Amino acid sequence: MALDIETRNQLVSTIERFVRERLVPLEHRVSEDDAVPDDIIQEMRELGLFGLSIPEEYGGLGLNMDEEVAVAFELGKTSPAFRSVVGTNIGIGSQGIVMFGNDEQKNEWLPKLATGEAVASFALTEPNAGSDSAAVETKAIRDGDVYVINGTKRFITNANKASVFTLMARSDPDKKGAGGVSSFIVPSDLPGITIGKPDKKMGQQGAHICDVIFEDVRLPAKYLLGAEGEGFKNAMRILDRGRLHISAVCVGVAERLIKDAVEYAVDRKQFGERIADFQLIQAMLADSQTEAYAGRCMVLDAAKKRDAGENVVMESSCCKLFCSEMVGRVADRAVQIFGGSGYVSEYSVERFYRDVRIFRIYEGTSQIQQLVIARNMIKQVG
Ligand code: COS
Repeated sequence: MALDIETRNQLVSTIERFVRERLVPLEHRVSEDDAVPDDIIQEMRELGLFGLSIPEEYGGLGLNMDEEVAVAFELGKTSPAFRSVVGTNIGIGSQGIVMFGNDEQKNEWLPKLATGEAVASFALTEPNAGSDSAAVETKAIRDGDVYVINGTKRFITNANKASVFTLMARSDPDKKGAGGVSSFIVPSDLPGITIGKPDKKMGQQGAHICDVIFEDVRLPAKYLLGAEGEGFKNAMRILDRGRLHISAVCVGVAERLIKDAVEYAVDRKQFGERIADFQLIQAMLADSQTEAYAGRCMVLDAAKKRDAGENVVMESSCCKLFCSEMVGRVADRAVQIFGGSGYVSEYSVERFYRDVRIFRIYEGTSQIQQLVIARNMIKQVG
């Protein structure tokens, strides 16, 4: 059920204040240290951020999509590394259990994920299965009352903190493609699981991605998530939702960069005038504002449609395609407006410019979104 308007506004303004007062001042430090401080993670737990989308009966806030994107707009207004701490519990790590888990699975995991006592991670991508998710090679072969798992997952967000993985693996090795894949809940402390060292990345320092290696991991069969052979579809349904959330984060980052760029342009003088008074600067500001507004509107529209029970596969991809590309352009213009100062790390625009690059790649590249959108358009006419 949706929150009443007053509670919704209160929630959004609490997050807005937390971001402004607690997170923004720490951005530089988090980037330098490549770690989010523990006391901040604890504050996130206390605010209920880990459980935003987990149903209330399991201890979460049970936000609908419209409310979740409103919070994600605010979380976007600081380094994306902060959002990443809670991102997998809110989204792709937990939503498989919410959507496809049985009562026992939900009761075991969701309360811990809602409080942030446990961290969930989504293990789909592999060295040979990036955009082509149906090509997963990791095997989960049934042997009595266990599945034996072998394989390597790559670029797995929060793997080094995870208590549990939503894993996609091939349970029927004779079936190529999507049909042979199942999804599983995998506790990270099972013998045979090794987590690689976090990869060094272009941006988003403080958010970690690692390889996860499974060697003869014996997973109790009760941890099969949903029906056998449905794992690929489950992953796609999880991603449809995740793509909307990421789109909202892109809008938030764009709005932050626009605010920084306007403030800089008003402050900075050249040729004896504020650069904000130059029409070529104004053109850049206006283009960024227009695009961020368009992003905000489409994300809210798609979220409302999803809450109303509509199929938003195409709309989610439209949002992800537009918003991730849009924030790239906004970040580029912000650097341009800051000029030389935009290129040095003393100002945050340089860092954001690097941070936003991954939005066009993870949870489905822009090219994959184009493919999903076009396929859906074609399907609609037969
Ligand atoms: N919801 C439900 N079912 C879906 C679905 C969705 N969003 N998308 C596809 N399916 C179903 C299809 O209907 C099809 O079912 P049937 O076999 O019963 O007809 C099945 O899944 C296979 O779909 P499709 O043939 O479209 O699969 P493809 O191998 O062509 O792959 C793409 C489709 C490329 C769109 C998919 O692999 C993809 O999204 N890749 C990107 C993955 C990604 O985002 N990776 C990031 C990792 S997480 S950070």
